[in-house]
Amino acid sequence: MATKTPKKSTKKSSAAPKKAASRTTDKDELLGYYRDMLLIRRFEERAGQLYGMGQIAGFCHLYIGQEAVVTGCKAAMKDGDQMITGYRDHGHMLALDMDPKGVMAELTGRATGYSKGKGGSMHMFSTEKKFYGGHGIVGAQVPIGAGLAFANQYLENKAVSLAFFGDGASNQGQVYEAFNMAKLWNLPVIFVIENNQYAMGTSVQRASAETELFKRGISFEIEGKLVDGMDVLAVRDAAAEAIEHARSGKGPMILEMKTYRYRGHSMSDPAKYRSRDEVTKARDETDPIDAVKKRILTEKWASEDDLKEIDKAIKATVKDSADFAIESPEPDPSELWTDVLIEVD
Ligand SMILES: Cc1ncc(C[n+]2csc(CCOP(=O)(O)OP(=O)(O)O)c2C)c(N)n1
Ligand SMILES: [Mg+2]
Repeated sequence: MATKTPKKSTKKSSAAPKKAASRTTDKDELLGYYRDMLLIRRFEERAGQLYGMGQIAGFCHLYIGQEAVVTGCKAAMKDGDQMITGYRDHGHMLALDMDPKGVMAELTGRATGYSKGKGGSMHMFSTEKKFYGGHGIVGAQVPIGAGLAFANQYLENKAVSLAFFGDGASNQGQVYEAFNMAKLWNLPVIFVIENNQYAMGTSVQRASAETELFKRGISFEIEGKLVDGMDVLAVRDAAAEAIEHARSGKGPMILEMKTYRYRGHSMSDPAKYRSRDEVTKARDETDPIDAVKKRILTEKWASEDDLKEIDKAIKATVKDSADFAIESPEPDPSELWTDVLIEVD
């Protein structure tokens, strides 16, 4: 029997991110992104403080440093499009306009939280806002994200699902099963790899045979792109293109967002696997919020004082959410017996 030469993929996988400093935007749009990213940053800082004060128990994974990824993706989404992610999920919820009070109340285990105080940081949902969790099992959200896309295709509703996962999750077997089915059926799903360069304490270089994660779809004929995940406009443009691709029936795409998390993996991570200098360098040279601030000031769309006012208003919103959470009651003990099974008639 003649051996078949494996067919080489003709699909492009672009390597170099485009120069982003000159991307098209305007005053309102950029000030909007500034606000959205700053809300996530201030919310997460406050969550970190509440954790330190013993107000948040269990797991708590902060998104600080990665704000441009979810903000840029949200900017490219249309009504009806959905998000699903792992446990580093507070930023996604805020980006989808879920109420900061309900998120903070859930983090602190209060009855007024999104899961009635019984889920915590990793387990919140809002079908109304098109947020499908919040998943603690690494990679589990990827096949579920493909499932959302399958439902959208079946219902012919033109919605696209965005499944976010990490560089570590990108080595998970179920991710590849989802890739295969997503392309086989040309499902309207975007696989957003948030490559923050570490999976707990393990760097991409130590864990991955192929470190260019946007190439991971080649065997499935899924086009992949590398994106500067610290640049909200670069993310917006790449996400818009990918979502349009999926919505028009051409199937999935992979976007590798190169980003960085400033804090530890979770609140209990002593972060001994990287140097302080490495973190300082990322924060000083690539911070997504600073980059937007710089452009706003250069274009003279706002003054330093205007931006300080925005920050003040955001800090007030976040303080309100923390006060609301702390003043809310804990769930009643009888809640132990609710939401365990759904009764079907
Ligand atoms: C199936 C499974 N294996 C291991 C873990 C433990 N674990 C939790 S987070 C994590 C690292 C994942 O890193 P990455 O996908 O890069 O996401 P990041 O935390 O950087 O956002 C691991 C191994 C888990 N929760 N689930
Ligand atoms: Mg990671």
